[in-house]
Amino acid sequence: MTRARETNFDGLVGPTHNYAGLSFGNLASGRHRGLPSSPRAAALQGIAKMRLLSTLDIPQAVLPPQPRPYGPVLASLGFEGPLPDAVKRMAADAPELLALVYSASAMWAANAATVSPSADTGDGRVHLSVANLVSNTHRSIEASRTAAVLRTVFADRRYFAVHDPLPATPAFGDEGAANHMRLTAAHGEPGTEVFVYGSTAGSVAPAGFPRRQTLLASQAVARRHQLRPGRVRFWHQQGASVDAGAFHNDVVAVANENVLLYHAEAFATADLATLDDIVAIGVDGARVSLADAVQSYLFNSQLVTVAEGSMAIIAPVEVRENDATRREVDRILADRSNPIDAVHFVDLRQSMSNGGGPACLRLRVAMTDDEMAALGGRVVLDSSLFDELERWVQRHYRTELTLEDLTDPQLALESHAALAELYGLLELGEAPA
Ligand code: SUG
Repeated sequence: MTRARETNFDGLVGPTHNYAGLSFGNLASGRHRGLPSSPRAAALQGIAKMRLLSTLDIPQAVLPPQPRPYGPVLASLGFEGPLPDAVKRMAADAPELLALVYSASAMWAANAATVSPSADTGDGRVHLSVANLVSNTHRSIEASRTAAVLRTVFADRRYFAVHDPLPATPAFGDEGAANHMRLTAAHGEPGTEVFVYGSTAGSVAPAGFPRRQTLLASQAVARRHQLRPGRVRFWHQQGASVDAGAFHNDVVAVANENVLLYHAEAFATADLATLDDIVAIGVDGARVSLADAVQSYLFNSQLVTVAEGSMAIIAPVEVRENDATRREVDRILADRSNPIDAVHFVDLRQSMSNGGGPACLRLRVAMTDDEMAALGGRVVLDSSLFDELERWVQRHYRTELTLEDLTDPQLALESHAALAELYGLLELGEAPA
């Protein structure tokens, strides 16, 4: 049996984290539009979650925030020249574009890429497909920088293949690992990869919320990753769950090794019976309504293996505050027919207010020791890097940010100065302008 461990690569929250209500169909994003954010608290909450995983002896790594505001996008929209200047002109001529070029949305690393570990792929390498995120403009501009960072960290072609985003058209809308689950006996064993899509290309646009992931995109990713036929499933996400606010599958389902925890109304088609040896924990709508699932983000918990045959749920504190989901967690823990026997609650309120829970913030990569050793940069966390990151946040981040502040050219300079220093800390080379 090949031994592999799963590393969580978390997106570090950037210094321009704000609430602009940009994501239609993401209820939390809409509800918090215009409220002040705290970039500093957001980043520290994310780091605290990473520390918790580390103390559970689960390998933890970090991905840097992206340069924001992003000069190349400003320039392509007609605001060329040095950043503070370009920002000033944008604030005067097209203030509605500021939130797009300042968005810190790359923090939700589950949307960075889809990952297939080497045990599943035809050429025995780890494959990563960068997501195009075409459903939202502020997210689509992440793709090129995501590709660059992943190509720095997963640079060794003997072990890793990083694929460009799919064609950036609605027909190939791809949101990465948020719509992908892997079921396997153990991280190092071959698994079955489940791709969950919201629409088949060519279908008539629904009246409800956007279906961000298409079947065509999921099929293309599976092909590129050279997954074995018979070891791939494509499940249709129930439209009603998208319309209830589950804009990604990871708002209604989560898998880890042989366990699948899902809301009974998550899937329109799911051939669960064809998956051998899995522990499927379906949560009935009578116990937890879709509304409670979306409000609490129960299914956006991380499900992690802490020891052989023992798993823990890393849940947002909102799950504890909601009677239905708290009871459901107690029920799951008490049920000895599944390996989940612990829960840890984490305060990620800053990210949650934009619709991003524990699982949104991380990209999972199962790797063998040799693959781990081949990683580029200094992105795997140890206690020293944790301390350095916290100090870096304290030095550079504002405690409060409003949409009005995005017009302040000083913020652009601060944000880029912070990134330049971070690239040094993480040994990622020169920071992008
Ligand atoms: O794409 N929110 C993100 C949240 C992503 C959550 N990820 C997963 N479920 N995996 C989104 O909707 C809000 C930004 C704003 O409104 O300012 C935002 O982009």
